[in-house]
Amino acid sequence: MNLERKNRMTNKWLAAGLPLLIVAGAALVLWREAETPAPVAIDLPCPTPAAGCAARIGERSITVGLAEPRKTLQPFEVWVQAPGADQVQASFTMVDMNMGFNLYTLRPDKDGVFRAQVTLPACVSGRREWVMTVDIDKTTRLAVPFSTEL
Ligand SMILES: [Cu+2]
Repeated sequence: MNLERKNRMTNKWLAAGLPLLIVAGAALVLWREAETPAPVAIDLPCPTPAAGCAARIGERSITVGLAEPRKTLQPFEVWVQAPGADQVQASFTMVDMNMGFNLYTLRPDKDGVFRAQVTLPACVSGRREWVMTVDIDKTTRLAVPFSTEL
């Protein structure tokens, strides 16, 4: 078999095989997404948000904090210590009140503490109690209630 013929056969295989591989890959991704149930949020009461509040989940200890001052329309920092985590996201709601879409991806600092600056909207009803939902690797979800200051 000469080289040119070999190349042509390889190209033919690629033309037929590559789309199949792509379709199979996409199907696998969709199947896995469907198989992964949304995690149930674990309530983490946090009387001292600025100092951080810890939860023990399975073998690991997760600590969540919200810096002060915590005011609407002004950025403040949220941080999460979650050893071994790859992805940490936070979103903010009020009980029985949709506060608009907001989703923050926290980035690890040099010590591996995940951090983000967040800015919350003002509440049209004047309420100040919020719930921060922290998602860790899409498998662990914490609901952390806190208040904003006037
Ligand atoms: Cu509100």
